[in-house]
Amino acid sequence: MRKKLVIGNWKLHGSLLENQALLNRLKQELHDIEGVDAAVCLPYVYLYQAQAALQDSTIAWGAQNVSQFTEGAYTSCISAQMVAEFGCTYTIVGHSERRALKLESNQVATKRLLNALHAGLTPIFCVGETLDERDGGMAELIVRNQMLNVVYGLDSQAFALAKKLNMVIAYEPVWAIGTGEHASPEQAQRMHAFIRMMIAERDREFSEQIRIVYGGSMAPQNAESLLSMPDIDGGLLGRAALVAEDFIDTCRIAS
Ligand code: 3PY
Repeated sequence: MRKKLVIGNWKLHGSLLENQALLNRLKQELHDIEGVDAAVCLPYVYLYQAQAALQDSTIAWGAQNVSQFTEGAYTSCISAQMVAEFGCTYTIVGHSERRALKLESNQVATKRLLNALHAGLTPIFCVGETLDERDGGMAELIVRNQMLNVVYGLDSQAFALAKKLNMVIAYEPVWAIGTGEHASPEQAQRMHAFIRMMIAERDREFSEQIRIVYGGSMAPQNAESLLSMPDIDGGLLGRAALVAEDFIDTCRIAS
């Protein structure tokens, strides 16, 4: 039985003042909700604040990305090792907003994934197709290509780390991100089952353990039907993560 996981992706939002109020509220309201793991992924500059606010709470925190480099003359990059120093459990990798800006090919995303694993972070590896790709009947092919490096490209040491750290996959159809539209529970379930089947091609045991969460306009209004699907193990929330009630209600539904 996989425990559900609800992660907030704050994206480019927040201020010291607003964050403090939101984090305090989440901490207060989520401490007695059992049966779900909750986490927030904030902008780098607020990781210190998250660590101070959440270290004695049931909520984990993480970054929204890590560099493909580990050290060197790479102005503005932040390494996985640096992020880990702030007590992060998670980091998102390969979010479609990064892929869309052409900053993240499958190869670069894989390097970031490897750096996260070697720094002891649990990667939340994002995959998903655009509307054109779905309409063209290519959704599974695109997701398969995004997953190939994860399933076959990791050497046995990295794959063992992915298992140990319980790597997470987030299926986020690009057409459902920040649009208010969401995949139907059946559409999402089909893709989640497909992703799990791919992982089983390499390791059946891990395919049963790995959490595959859904992202793309998940909110309390649609969480129940999405989370009732057998292969949907939680959510990666965008807009709903910034509203305390919505994030808390989604965690309640997931628990
Ligand atoms: C969204 O739901 O908007 C997301 O992109 C979550 O990562």
